[in-house]
Amino acid sequence: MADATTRQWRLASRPTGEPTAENFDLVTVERPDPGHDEVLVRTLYLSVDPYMRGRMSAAESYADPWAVGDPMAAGVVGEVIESNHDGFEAGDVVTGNLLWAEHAVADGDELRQVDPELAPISTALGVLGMTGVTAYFGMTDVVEPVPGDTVVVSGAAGAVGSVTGQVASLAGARVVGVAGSERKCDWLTDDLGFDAAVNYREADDLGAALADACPDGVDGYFDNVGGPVTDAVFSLLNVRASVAVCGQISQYNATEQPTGPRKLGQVLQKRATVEGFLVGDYEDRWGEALTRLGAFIEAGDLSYRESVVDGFENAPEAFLGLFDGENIGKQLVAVADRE
Ligand code: NAP
Ligand code: FER
Repeated sequence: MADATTRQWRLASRPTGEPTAENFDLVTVERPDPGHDEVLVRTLYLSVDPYMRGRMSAAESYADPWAVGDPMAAGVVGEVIESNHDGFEAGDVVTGNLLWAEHAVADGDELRQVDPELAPISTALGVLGMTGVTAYFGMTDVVEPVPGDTVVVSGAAGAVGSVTGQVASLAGARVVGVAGSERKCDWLTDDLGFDAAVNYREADDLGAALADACPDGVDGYFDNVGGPVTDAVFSLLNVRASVAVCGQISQYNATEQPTGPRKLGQVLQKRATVEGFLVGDYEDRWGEALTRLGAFIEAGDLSYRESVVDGFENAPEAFLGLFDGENIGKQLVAVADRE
């Protein structure tokens, strides 16, 4: 395959504030050959995720910054084209952390088989992948609702939030979602079984709208967004409430750091627990979450949705849309069909 080519998206420049199309470069390169124990994968679906905004910046975080000029990393579901690893053969469907690329070489030990008979293969990047596992452990291990609790989920119609809320419902909680459109709120209450939903973009008085939706206060809060939504939820915390800080997307494009943690008076008065959550800490228990989530889907207790942008060339557009709330459920890019 010496003269075959492939396309990659590379980081062209670091954004200031909201990223734009100019921060990405589409390049054509020689298709790589797999070495010892390596596998050549053709991308079928590419995942775009909010945390990638952090990797576009120079600041150190839980994931290293990308170098300007380098191809960017992404969760991928793909098809094995060529394998030098005993665990894989041509035609296998696999998932792993690869590149924003149409083809990439991966260490076989870093790939996981995807069973196309079990569920649509795209779910390995969403409800049966990183965002599903985040939702599951963030809710069951950090918020830990008991029957009768009121649990609020922000970013509720996104990949993590939509699953999180249903996991809380299955634990017997009364679940209130916060999301950015009427269409999203209707999906939460009509199709996913959320008990109430608040549109934070349209509410005249967000605090009052949330108080209406949570007449008994808030026992658990799964935070995906931070900012004004979180301020409004904190005002309603009950004594001994538990808060999982999973994401702060409203702050990812900020050009200045906020002056300090907010509403800590509420944490003090209510003796609340606020705990940060990283899915990477659950690497050893990944299979446990997938088994539970798979069983919930099989039983008809867990619904999911995917927003799919077609075409590798549209990957930056799909990523940028996350910051405008374009997606319902998991945002994916469809890159190629299986052969
Ligand atoms: P997502 O929720 O599917 O997509 C992002 C959503 O964020 C958008 O659809 C948009 O929905 C909302 N949003 C954008 N700007 C906002 C703002 N200024 N204020 C409030 N909401 C805003 O993404 P995801 O992959 O499921 O991730 C959700 C959160 O979890 C992110 O913060 C992400 O970083 C975090 N996360 C954390 C972990 C972990 O291990 N800690 C793992 C995965 C994800 P609206 O229309 O509702 O605004
Ligand atoms: C995210 C996706 C993944 C995120 C964090 C992670 C805070 C976790 C990474 C890790 O555990 O290493 O959007 O946002």
